[in-house]
Amino acid sequence: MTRLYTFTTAVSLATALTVAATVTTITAGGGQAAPVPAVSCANLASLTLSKTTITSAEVVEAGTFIPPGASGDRALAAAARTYGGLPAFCRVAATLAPSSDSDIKVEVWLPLADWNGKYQAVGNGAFTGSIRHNSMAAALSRGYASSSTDTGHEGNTASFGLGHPEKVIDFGWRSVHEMTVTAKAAIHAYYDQEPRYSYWNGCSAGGRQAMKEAQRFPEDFDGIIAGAPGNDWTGRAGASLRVAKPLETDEAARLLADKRQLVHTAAIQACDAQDGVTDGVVSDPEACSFDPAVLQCSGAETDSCLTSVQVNTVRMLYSSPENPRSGRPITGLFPGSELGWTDLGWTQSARSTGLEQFRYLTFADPEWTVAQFNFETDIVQAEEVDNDTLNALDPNLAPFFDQGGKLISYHGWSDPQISPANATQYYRRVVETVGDAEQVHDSYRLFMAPGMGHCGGGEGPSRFDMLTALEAWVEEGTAPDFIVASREQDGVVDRTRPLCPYPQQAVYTGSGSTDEAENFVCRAR
Ligand SMILES: [Ca+2]
Repeated sequence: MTRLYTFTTAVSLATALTVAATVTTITAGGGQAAPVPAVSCANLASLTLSKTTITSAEVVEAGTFIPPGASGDRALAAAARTYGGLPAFCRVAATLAPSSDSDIKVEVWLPLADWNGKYQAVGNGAFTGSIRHNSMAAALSRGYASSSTDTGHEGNTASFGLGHPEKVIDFGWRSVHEMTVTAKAAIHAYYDQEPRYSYWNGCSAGGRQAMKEAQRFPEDFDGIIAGAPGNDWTGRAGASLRVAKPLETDEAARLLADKRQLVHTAAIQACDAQDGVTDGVVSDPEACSFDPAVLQCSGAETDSCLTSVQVNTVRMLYSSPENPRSGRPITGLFPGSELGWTDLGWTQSARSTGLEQFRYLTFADPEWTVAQFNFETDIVQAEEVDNDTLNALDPNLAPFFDQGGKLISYHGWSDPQISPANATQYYRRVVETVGDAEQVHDSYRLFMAPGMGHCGGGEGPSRFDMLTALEAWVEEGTAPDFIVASREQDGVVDRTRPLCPYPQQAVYTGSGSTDEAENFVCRAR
């Protein structure tokens, strides 16, 4: 098994990487024989659980899974690529109704053979009401029993919440918890044993769900991966609309693609070298004091300058105004994220989920438009109406830490969809609340990825394996002192770099290639 994460000092990084390259990973069941099913898959159809209806339980033979609705040559070819390599599994479908208005769809996938003895729940995205079969497939292919839920509604809009407060609760946190209870029961019924370890793995909305679980149900999971957590759900909604509102009416204030590239180039130029390595990536954007005013036109507007209203748009995108009631900053985007912006500011998804949040959930007014948005009052109302249902802002993770839970979070510094400063803000709030930075570090590590976009992509290294790191932490007590990220161009890895636990950063040792992780150490700034 891997020993990549057993090193406690940064100077051991080079050794660790060398060792990691020469060993093989993954031993199912800790070297013991894999547990085998105790009953037939079809038997699970008669499983009796409170407020739960098992709708089907059937074996899916190896490589034959086709997701519901996939038809036509192209879709079937895509399904074959995603699911063709899967082993045989028992597919259990259930409908959960913890309230009279609930209609939560869940699937649990249980490997017929070579089960690794563990459970991995996978998260959703945006307002998505659909089961994430592709994420379940990734878990299954690593030997896990897995589960996913449609979060209690169908479709990627918040209209489900209009007049349905119980469905809002289901989406906010209940569906995920109830799914976990059901999945563990199905695992127990099938193999006649509990999962040895239970994990959560999600990004974006799935990161929000991750935080909700850690905060609200600290005993559900031994280890949690929270990627780009949208845990300030209402704050993000407000931040995107604050920028979109003036841009919807004032075309002259918009930054079209060429101007976004112009700002991006200037921002990188201003701050790239500050981190010690001129590599086209800003590693510490919080320390980047790039002022877009340097691009302001001295005369008539041209392709290579910004008008004063465009400068103001850039400033709005970079800014983090406070919620006037709580004083907590509603965080913005960073220099480096510009290529992910749109004509109306934040990403299309950030803007549409923001609009839907206020329209259907805050104001319950399907006619509500962005033009009506007032940041000062509406950001407060959104948070109060939500009342900690979708928002996952509770900084008290002590109960999760106390029962031994481990939390790995990650976020791209160039994320244009969910503010990366929200991840660092939450981390600092947890440290303040728990009151002991070392204790938090022993249970919760946040890995900020320079140049990475939303849940991946971007100009910096953005491919990594958080699950292996979390397994080592939970199962062997080996905390991740760094996680190696790589970047691929045209199918070839052209750069590796350690991601460091915040507030540490990867610092170049001064010798060797800056495209190789072994020439960096993690160090507090
Ligand atoms: Ca740099």
